Amino acid sequence: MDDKKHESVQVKSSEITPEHLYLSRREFLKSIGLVGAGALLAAACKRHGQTPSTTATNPSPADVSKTFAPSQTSAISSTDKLGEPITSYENITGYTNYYEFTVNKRDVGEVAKDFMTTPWEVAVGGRVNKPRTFGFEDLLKLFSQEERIYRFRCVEAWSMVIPWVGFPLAKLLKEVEPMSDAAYVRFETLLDPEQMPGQKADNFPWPYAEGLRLDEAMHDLTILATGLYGKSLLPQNGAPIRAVIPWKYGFKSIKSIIKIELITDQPDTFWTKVGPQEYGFYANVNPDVNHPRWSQATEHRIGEDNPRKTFLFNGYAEEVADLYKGMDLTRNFD
Ligand SMILES: Nc1nc2c(c(=O)[nH]1)N[C@H]1C(S)=C(S)[C@@H](COP(=O)(O)O)O[C@H]1N2
Ligand SMILES: [Mo]
Repeated sequence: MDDKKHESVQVKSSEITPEHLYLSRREFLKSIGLVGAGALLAAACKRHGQTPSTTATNPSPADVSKTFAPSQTSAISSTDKLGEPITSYENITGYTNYYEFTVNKRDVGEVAKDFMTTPWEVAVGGRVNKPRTFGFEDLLKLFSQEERIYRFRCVEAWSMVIPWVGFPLAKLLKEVEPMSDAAYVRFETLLDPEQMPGQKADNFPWPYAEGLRLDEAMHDLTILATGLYGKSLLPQNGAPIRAVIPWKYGFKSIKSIIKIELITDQPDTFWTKVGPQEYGFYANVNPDVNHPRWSQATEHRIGEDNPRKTFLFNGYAEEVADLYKGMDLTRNFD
């Protein structure tokens, strides 16, 4: 799809697959005789000349496709809400940022391929009434897995459209009952230099940590992702569980989470420690606020030749602009 056509489409809300594209998986399977979310997506991809990889071999603690809620399986969608094609599985898994493994985006998959994600636990605590450590399998059982097709915009000005599998973070937070003085959520990635060679160097403030204001964390667009393209996440994309906040720059979407803490004050994060002048706590996508070293007005959609325009809140203004009423949006680096 060329940029002109893209610009003529009114930018609206999220790329959550439109209701009418959700089919009962059972009905759909009966009608075409296919056998699973992965196959359905594979079929959708084929129509668009893409081939989802079938070479994933990393042991995963639980196959998300087994718990993928049938009624929420997007059986036929192969584009986002704007008609923008979903990025190929090869590009989503082959071009990633995961500094714990390597800073070379195309090498992360190879360096991370033996990363052990089983067993895996996520400790949720801090200012909550019911602190609890969840095994990864518990999370799959407790919360039905949905597909969410979201645009994803890295602060480095590249982007993708990704069909995530996951569940709203709000569901998990409600389970532990935040106390009334909880105002922020802090997330932490696993610290394990034996498995993550990048952590052997002390040039970065390990472990990777991120944070959200509680209302941002409770927003329905904010998910914990456990898969993509109907399959469990591969290590390079943050297996077994990572956050996705689609209206913020990609670095907010922290990978391989082991700890979630509800706290009273705005936390430091990995990137606010690395470069406070360049990376802010809010980090909302904003084409009018340039990075000190480059423009944020356009983005390179991986797999495409022509640049696309970047949208305020990555195109999700309708859903999230209210969260920032009264805030100066040009001060993105607070
Ligand atoms: N723990 C951890 N999480 C991370 C990163 C990282 O280096 N370590 N990189 C971030 C950045 S900069 C981006 S753009 C996204 C990339 O996600 P993707 O590989 O799934 O596209 O992950 C984010 N989460
Ligand atoms: Mo990024």
